[in-house]
Amino acid sequence: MFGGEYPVSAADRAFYEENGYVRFDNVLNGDEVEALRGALGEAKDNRNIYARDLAGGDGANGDDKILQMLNLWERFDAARSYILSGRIARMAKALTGSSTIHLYHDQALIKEPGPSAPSPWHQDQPYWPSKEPGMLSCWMALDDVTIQRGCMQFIPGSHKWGEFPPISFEGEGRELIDYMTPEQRDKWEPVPVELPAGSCTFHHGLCFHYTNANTTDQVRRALVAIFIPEGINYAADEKMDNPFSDSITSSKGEPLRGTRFPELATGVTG
Ligand SMILES: O=C(O)CCC(=O)C(=O)O
Repeated sequence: MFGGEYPVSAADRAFYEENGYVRFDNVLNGDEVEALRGALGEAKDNRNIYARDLAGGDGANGDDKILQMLNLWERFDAARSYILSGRIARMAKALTGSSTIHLYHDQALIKEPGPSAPSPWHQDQPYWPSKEPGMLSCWMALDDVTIQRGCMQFIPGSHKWGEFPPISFEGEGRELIDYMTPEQRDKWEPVPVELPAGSCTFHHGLCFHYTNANTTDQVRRALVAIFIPEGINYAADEKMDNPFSDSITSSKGEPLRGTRFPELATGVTG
């Protein structure tokens, strides 16, 4: 399970460079999707310190609006096998042209039917401990996702607009659009990417993205993996609000490395 290669073409790479995101279909087969759903289910049953409601609830009654659970790969066999097999890391390597890819962390993002919140328009880079852009995420659908069920939506080309302030997932404070120039607002044309389970998108850490609240009567499960290509240095005194600060072994200005950030893909990009 999870072995083998998924081909990334020159056209895929060009699309990613131009738009800041790209889609890939049928990256996982049905058994692999089922195994990962099992890992998310087990993780949910063992809600621990790396679990929280991104929308600000306490999840006390299992009523998280956006349940985030980090680093399933450290605790669940299927997630470990998925991440360490390197299949999606090699896709990240092909997209970026980097000679190495390290894992930053994985995260399950679950929107149950019932009370649910949108994931507001945001960039990821402002939440990461580095100033250099280039880190990227693989958002793997573990359910068939539509707009109403919370598929990813992107603003093509927004990864070329620089870094904006972080946006609150709790619905407080300013929205991303408040910081945009009139020229950028003219280019506000969100592209929803509806996906079948086992298909995914990759997105650049500066690309604007959003998902709807889940308004369907079925759960929306995604497993995200965040990757560090070469050229990403640790910005020690910046953005330290993440649970992996203690695992970072780099000094300020050195490549972002840590005991929990394994190297997953190396060698010449083919
Ligand atoms: O799945 C979601 O609701 C948001 C995903 C997201 O923001 C991300 O993967 O960076």
